[in-house]
Amino acid sequence: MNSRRKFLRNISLAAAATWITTKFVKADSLGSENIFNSEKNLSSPASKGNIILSTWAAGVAANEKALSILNAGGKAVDAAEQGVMVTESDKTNTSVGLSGFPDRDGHVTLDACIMDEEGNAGAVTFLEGIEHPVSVARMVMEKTPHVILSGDGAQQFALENGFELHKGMTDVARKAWEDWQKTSNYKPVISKENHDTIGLIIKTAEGKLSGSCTTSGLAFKMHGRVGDSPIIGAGLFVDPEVGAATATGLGEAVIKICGAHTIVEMMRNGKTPQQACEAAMKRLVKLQKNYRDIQIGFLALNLIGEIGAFGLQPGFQYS
Ligand code: SD4
Repeated sequence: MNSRRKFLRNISLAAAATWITTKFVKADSLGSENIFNSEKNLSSPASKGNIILSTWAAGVAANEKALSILNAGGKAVDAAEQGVMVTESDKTNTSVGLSGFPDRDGHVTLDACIMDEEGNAGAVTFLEGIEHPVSVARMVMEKTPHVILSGDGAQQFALENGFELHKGMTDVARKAWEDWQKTSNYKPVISKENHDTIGLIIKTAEGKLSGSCTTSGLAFKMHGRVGDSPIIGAGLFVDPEVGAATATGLGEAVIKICGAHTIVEMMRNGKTPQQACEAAMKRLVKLQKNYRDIQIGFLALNLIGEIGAFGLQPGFQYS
């Protein structure tokens, strides 16, 4: 059966149900029973309504904002942008926005991207001093002939387009950075604190898809390091004919399998979102020798409203 027909078969099997958006739940993980050889039915109930999925518990507030944008008649891309803007402005989030932990040289450098319902894409990487990198990414998408602007160039573009410059870091971040400098031991850990990046994907009731992803990246990373979050196809991918996927966790591991694109392509070839998240994780585990020491979370949804979520380690939550 060709892949298109397989995908259509999945569509016809799906049942309609309502999905509750304002909660967060634990994803299956490598530590769960039956994983990777699962006999269980890996299809989620499909929903004909709006579906908004985002990484971690902090995503609840972002989802609520995104839903309010859709309910007010906004487009999927408006909801994708404004949803994660809530997280970018959350002063308690040390993984996203200007309250994020700095790199090892004391710079808070931000990565973000966005994709719209037509598969258009914009991103900024290694951007300093701007509260809403996702909005700069949207402007890159809509106002420039490019997809990614980086570093000083991204900042210059933001300032030229009316964004304000904010310098420095929060007291919490400074304290964490000073503590870290006592040992300067850089090892990505799987703790919750180091992983609160938001990736948000949307399917509207009309079948329009969009997504966004925004982060301050790994705490105390090397200066200049860019993770998966702003890389189209790694931290986020939207295929208007198929579905969308996003990732969180150790970006280097996600980039090496083009995580989000791999998941979406597997859905195109007939896998459910859940099967695709698990198959992509399987591929990652094969490549990533230290997979026991890192955390990765994948989220996916398809055009018929099925969803998938999978964490490499127990503890990955999504909203
Ligand atoms: C990165 N994927 O920069 C991001 C980190 C992350 O929650 O997801 N943190 O590699």
